[in-house]
Amino acid sequence: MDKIKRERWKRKFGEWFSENIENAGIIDIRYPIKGTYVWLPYGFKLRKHLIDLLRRLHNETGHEETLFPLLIPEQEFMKEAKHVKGFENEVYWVTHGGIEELNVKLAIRPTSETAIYPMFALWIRSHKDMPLKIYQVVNVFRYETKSTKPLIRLREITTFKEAHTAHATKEDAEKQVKEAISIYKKFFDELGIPYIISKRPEWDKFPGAEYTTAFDTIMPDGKSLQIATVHNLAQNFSKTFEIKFEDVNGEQNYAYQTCYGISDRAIASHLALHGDDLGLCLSPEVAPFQIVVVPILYEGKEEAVNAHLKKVLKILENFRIHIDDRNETPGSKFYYWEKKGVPLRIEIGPKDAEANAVTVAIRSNGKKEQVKLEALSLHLKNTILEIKNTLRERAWSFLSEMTSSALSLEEAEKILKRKGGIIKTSWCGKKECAEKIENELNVRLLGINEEERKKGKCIACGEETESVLNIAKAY
Ligand code: PR8
Repeated sequence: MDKIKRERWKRKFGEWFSENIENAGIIDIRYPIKGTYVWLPYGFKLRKHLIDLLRRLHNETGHEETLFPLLIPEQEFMKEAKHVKGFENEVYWVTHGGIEELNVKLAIRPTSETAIYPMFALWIRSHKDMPLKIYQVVNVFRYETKSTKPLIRLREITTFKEAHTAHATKEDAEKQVKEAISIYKKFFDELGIPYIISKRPEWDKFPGAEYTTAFDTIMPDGKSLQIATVHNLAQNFSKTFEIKFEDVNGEQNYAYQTCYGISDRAIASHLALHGDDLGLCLSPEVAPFQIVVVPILYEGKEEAVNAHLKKVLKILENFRIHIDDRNETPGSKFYYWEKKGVPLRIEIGPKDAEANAVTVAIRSNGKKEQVKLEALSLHLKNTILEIKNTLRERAWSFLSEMTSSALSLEEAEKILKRKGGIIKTSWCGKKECAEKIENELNVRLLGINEEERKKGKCIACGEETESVLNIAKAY
């Protein structure tokens, strides 16, 4: 049984989120530019572990890390018409160097296609140069006009992992889309973030893409958040940027491309979905400290406890730990680390020293037990796995609670009023029906669920269809 309550967490999620990311020392929201924030040391460590995980998943699938410049010359940026149109309202421009006006305006990357693809054109000559699979983790800037929110809607996206690939055939690019989806599934599974995958409608795809597949999750307040996207770019950019190669038959062809990205929203959803009324609750996968050690020093027993602590620290060498030896009461230390979401706490008091044991407390369920030193290492390894699984299962069962089906607009409206979440329904594919659904329900069409087909009638016009559409009120 969970001892920890998740009530305020759900009821007043917006308030809970900003209060807790600040209280836990993740970011400082007071920086005087809208949509930009400061990563604090504790948050920065969390971010680093999350990026390490992303790097590992990309490196082991043959992606190589690169770093491209932040600035993009205007003429490159303006080349791909649809891409430009999609981003024209969101780009920050550098127009001056000192007091001199620049001859060529420079775009601050809102994403890096137009920085990277002119270089791909120089690097790719033959089918042997492909597949080319690169990625970078950088900051990008988007002048968002909707209201900004820490980690969720940023003007400076500080943790932008973007991957870009080029292939000799359409089939290879298609396979790459599948690989990207499986990388992201693994990533979110490691973080315990549940997702639903949809093919975005034509009008909501990435500017310049052939099609976009998106991962969405549901926040505690019932609204969906897009947490990752995978785009098949076909030859749209390669034709604009002249990414040409000699194919196996000696003929010139344009490369087939894909790109896919993830942002700070992965961190936001990790914090949001696992938290509770006490504060954050981190997964041991990315927690800055997996274990906090609190020595409990009673007068006259300090020596015994300190000697015991030394023995314990030897056993903890393979874990990320922090020793809290501040001059505070144990109770206030427990509260402090609970708020920050450290997965495990080890208390070492005189009784533990006598019993040659420690007391282990688990943040995610509030359980506490004494463990003998000889069993400690294995116990911690198993508990860490258990915590990861529990967080993942708890979050997936929340997503499943928040997923409903509706056969009519009225039914969908009732569900949205009652609890929000994702609604699966039927849609014929026509734009006018999509507009009717969006306008009447004030929702976003997340897109078609490609893994599911079900006979039904379009909720807007009644036409028979087998497509399953996901809709939700969205961030
Ligand atoms: C691309 N090009 O750019 P995408 N704040 C936080 N996260 C955001 C924001 C924002 N303002 N805007 C988008 N995201 C492609 C793929 C290179 C990589 C997050 O794609 O525009 C969203 O989760 O779809 C989005 O899915 C992801 O960045 C990638 O952005």
